[in-house]
Amino acid sequence: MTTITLVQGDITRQSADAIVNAANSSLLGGGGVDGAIHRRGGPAILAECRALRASHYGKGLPTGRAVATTAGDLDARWVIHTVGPVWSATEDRSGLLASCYRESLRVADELGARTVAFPAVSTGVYRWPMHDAARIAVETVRAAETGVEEVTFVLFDRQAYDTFAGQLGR
Ligand code: AR6
Repeated sequence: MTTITLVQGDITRQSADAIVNAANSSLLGGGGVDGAIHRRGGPAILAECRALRASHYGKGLPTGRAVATTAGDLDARWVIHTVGPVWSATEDRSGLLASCYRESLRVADELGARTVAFPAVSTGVYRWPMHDAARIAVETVRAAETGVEEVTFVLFDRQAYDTFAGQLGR
């Protein structure tokens, strides 16, 4: 069983074996969580992202996939970069959002990570409604077959925290 913990705050201040980044397929950084992780984690993360681009992901990391790098100066061993789907009102992309959580946990298992911190993937720049994103995140982590012992959702603001808490019945 994986324990699910909620924290309100900045994911770059979290300590965990692996911190998940809400990246984009370029793997070359951006705003939101991605910008914060690269700023606080330092240049070693970007250097590994560039190398991954060159070696494996010339066309970019596909949506719903995940890949790990060093965590640089963060209080973690790895950053797991995943690419969330952009919200669409006309197309159901929830399978891709679920895939972000499943693939991140699969990568965490490969690494031997026991504790993993997730942001609310796709709920910022990618505009996914928080309530629906929280449902998908919680359902997918609960259903995952993983050796990860603790998943912490790190929610930036009170409203996001309360939405996740509601999903967990807390
Ligand atoms: N710690 C925890 N949560 C945060 C932090 C933080 N430091 N900063 C923002 N959030 P977003 P996306 C919340 O936009 O929607 C980037 O440019 C934020 O309030 O970071 O998946 C990438 O490069 C929101 O609830 O990720 C991509 O181009 C959630 O984290 C694109 O944004 C996710 O917001 C990805 O968009």
